[in-house]
Amino acid sequence: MITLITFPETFGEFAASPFCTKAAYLLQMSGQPWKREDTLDPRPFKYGKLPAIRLASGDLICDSENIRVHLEALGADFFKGLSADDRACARAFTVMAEEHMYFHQVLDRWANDEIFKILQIEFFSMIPTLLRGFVTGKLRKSLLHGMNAQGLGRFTPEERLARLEGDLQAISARLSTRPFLFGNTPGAADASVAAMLGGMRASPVETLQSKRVGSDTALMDYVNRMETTVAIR
Ligand SMILES: N[C@@H](CCC(=O)N[C@@H](CS)C(=O)NCC(=O)O)C(=O)O
Repeated sequence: MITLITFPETFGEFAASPFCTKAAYLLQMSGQPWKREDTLDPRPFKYGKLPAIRLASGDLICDSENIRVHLEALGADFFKGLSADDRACARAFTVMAEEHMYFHQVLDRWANDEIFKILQIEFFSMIPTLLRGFVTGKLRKSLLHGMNAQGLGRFTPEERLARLEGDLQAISARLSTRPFLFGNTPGAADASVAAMLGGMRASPVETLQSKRVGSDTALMDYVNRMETTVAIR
């Protein structure tokens, strides 16, 4: 049995991290038996991030893309029936979700003072109260520094929303004629995109982003369809 090491359920989603939700979707679609093991501490793992999977042998595979490659080596096909064109497009949607939309989600949570206060309790309650403010403040500073270097961190929430709009419209365009991004069955791109949209709607405080995504019926129907079709909990 494969064990998915994941952040716990947060704000109604499978995990605090869309990459953990993605990995759960991939595991479930692969048909391999798996179970979840929750942790709030990613530091022991190879990249200091989650998700990771532990194989029956005890070996660990870290990073959701490495997990996908491993499951494919076991026989899973997350691109079944796709033309070379569609595969190329699926790759682009995956990267759009993971390397662009994700940073919007990070900023929506970590740059917002009100949400940050909630994150301090939700994710870091194991740190003694006296130390918690210091540790989480340092973490937040380093994260926002990274987002500033990446560039999106320099945008206002309104500018970020305007930049995200193109991604949301690209997803909506695909879904206007099919239930999943590449047809009637979900695949690798859906695992990334639906997980990311789910993360965006899951905000403990309404933001411009959570309102835009959460009130988009077509996008929310898609996330719910994914959750029902690929039952990860
Ligand atoms: N490329 C990685 C990204 C994983 C990732 O960014 N995980 C974040 C949560 S969304 C994490 O574990 N962050 C903890 C940290 O940086 O300390 C994947 O696909 O698995």
